[in-house]
Amino acid sequence: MHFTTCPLDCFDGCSIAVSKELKLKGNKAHPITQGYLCHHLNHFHTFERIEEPRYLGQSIKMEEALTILQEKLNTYEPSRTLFFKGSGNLGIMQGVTKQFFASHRAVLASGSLCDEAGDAGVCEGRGANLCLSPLHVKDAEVVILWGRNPTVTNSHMLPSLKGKTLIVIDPVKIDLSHHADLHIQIKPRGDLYLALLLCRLVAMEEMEDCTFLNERTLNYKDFLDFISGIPMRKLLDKAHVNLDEIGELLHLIKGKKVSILVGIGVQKYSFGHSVLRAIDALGAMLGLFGKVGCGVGYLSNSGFGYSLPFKVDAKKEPLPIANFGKYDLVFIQGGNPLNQMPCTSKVEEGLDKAKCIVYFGLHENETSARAHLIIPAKTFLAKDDVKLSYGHPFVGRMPKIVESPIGISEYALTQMLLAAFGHDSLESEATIIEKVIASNSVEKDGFLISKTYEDLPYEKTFYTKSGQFEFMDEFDDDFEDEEGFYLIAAKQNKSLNSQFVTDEYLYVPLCLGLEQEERVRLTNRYGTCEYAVMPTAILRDDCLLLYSGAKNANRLTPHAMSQEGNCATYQEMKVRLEKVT
Ligand SMILES: Nc1nc2c(c(=O)[nH]1)N[C@H]1C(S)=C(S)[C@@H](COP(=O)(O)OP(=O)(O)OC[C@H]3O[C@@H](n4cnc5c(=O)[nH]c(N)nc54)[C@H](O)[C@@H]3O)O[C@H]1N2
Ligand SMILES: Nc1nc2c(c(=O)[nH]1)N[C@H]1C(S)=C(S)[C@@H](COP(=O)(O)OP(=O)(O)OC[C@H]3O[C@@H](n4cnc5c(=O)[nH]c(N)nc54)[C@H](O)[C@@H]3O)O[C@H]1N2
Ligand code: SF4
Ligand SMILES: [Mo]
Repeated sequence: MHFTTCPLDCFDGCSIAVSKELKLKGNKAHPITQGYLCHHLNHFHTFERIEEPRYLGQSIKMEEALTILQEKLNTYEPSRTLFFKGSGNLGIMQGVTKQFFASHRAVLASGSLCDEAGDAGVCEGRGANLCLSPLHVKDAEVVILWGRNPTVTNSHMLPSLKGKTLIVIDPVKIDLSHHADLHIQIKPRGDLYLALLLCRLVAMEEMEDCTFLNERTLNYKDFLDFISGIPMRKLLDKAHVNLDEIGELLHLIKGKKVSILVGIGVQKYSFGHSVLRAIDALGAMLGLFGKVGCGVGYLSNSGFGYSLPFKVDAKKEPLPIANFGKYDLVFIQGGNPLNQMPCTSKVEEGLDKAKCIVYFGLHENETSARAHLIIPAKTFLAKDDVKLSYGHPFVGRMPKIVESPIGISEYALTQMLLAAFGHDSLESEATIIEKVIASNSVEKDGFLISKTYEDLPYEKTFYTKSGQFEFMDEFDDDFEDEEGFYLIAAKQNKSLNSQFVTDEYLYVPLCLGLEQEERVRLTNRYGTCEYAVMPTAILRDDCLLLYSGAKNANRLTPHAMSQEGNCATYQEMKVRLEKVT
């Protein structure tokens, strides 16, 4: 039996026991994994992989593919070469390729399709973004799921929710809303207003933690002045909530140990950073930071405290709005921009202009279909790596478990390119990995964890310059509301974004009176597209939903970035719907 760690973009960073026959099982001894894996890893070997490199549609040998790659890198100006990395595998060694492209003076796509708007807000207030792991949440009395859907995205959190008072704040009736003590079916984009409304009422009800506010925070008085200036009616309307629901929420949390688990749902907007800051402000008023079972947890900075390799200096292209058309050579690793980036028409337009697209990945997808050169990667079982998780403090070793003739590792590809272009070679993989681990890990009960979590998160300090929690004093909501439906982007069980088994339906509320499979057309200023519908009772009357990975999930999403964090803003728009007759 060998042990490794799931490489996928997921809170849980599962520890995996691998048998001689390469059967994958959840590690029973691991405190988070507790012996089970999800659909993706349980069926890992059944998903078809790309086995052979291809050039212009023809299968070729790996040596030929690497020769063609070198020729292309020689042909095109480095300043017209773009390196783009997705999040198909979150191992540390995935970043190694950047080292070559930076030495080559190519341009690196930089920014996020995911959580960075929220992360920017967390960092403004707390200085660093630490996680609330399932082991921490276990000690809570009340858990608030705020735009986060653990049944689908964070299933190893579920045991920690058992027996707790549960509050769900989500425009969708997610599975856990049926077991919740309170579900606030908030209007999309309403979370900042709801959080500030709650702050107002916490002050009015004198529920705030004065000791914490005095000793550990900055700008509280200014914050109170700032929120007092916003009309109560506006706060209620923007969140589309009523005072009874809010009263119930305050009643449920009063004097309790509260863990607030926030997901990316709340921050898929241009002011996403301010949403997290407002939720954090509520957490600070209640004095939740640094205490057992309490806190506000988001997708954390997994590398915090570690000395990470591959920090490079290079020219950058903003990732969520990357203009591929500016480049001759586009190298895409571990991502599927033609499906996952916002505003598909812009991505297509750009990639159509690029002279050579290289796709370096595991599976066929929209991007591999459009690529000129395809280089298969090795799976996580056939290369060395280490994973730090954004949902818990455990360090996951990922040793190579099997030799495979298929594909090439990111490290091997990088070493080959560095040598071919006369750059210094890298340290050995083992050295790089061990240095990362040694930089901030300790062993506890037989497992490696991040030293940062030897104390409770923020127990001793915040990581701002002042060492205090810093309240917000402004926000800028620049969204111009318009007629139409909100279009929610969410994750589903059987896919990991566009990998594995995707769901193509447009989910619509029952009030529209549509039948399953009926076709509708959605339109907004970013595009127009037809979908087959699936009516559902889980949606508000003003919402539609497309799951991540659906074929045309990004036809209507904005070609835009958040105010902070260089992040995509998938839900900063509305759509009009008409029946296709
Ligand atoms: N099975 C599976 N697991 C995954 C993934 C996957 O694709 N499949 N993806 C992984 C990745 S990349 C990430 S980033 C994480 C994300 O993990 P989560 O944040 O849990 O995922 P989402 O489904 O994007 O969003 C969570 C919830 O936000 C809600 N929401 C949407 N808009 C709003 C809003 O305006 N306000 C509020 N309050 N809620 C809103 C949605 O209805 C949804 O229920 O999951 C990871 N885990
Ligand atoms: N409409 C809509 N769009 C979204 C989202 C949404 O909810 N709705 N979610 C957004 C979010 S949160 C995220 S994180 C992004 C994700 O967007 P992407 O990063 O594009 O994610 P995937 O679709 O999972 O594509 C991952 C790719 O990595 C490849 N891969 C897997 N393992 C390896 C490996 O070891 N090496 C290499 N070289 N390749 C590998 C796989 O073949 C796959 O093609 O999408 C964003 N886009
Ligand atoms: S739950 Fe997440 S970490 Fe665990 S096996 Fe599934 S994708 Fe991997
Ligand atoms: Mo993500």
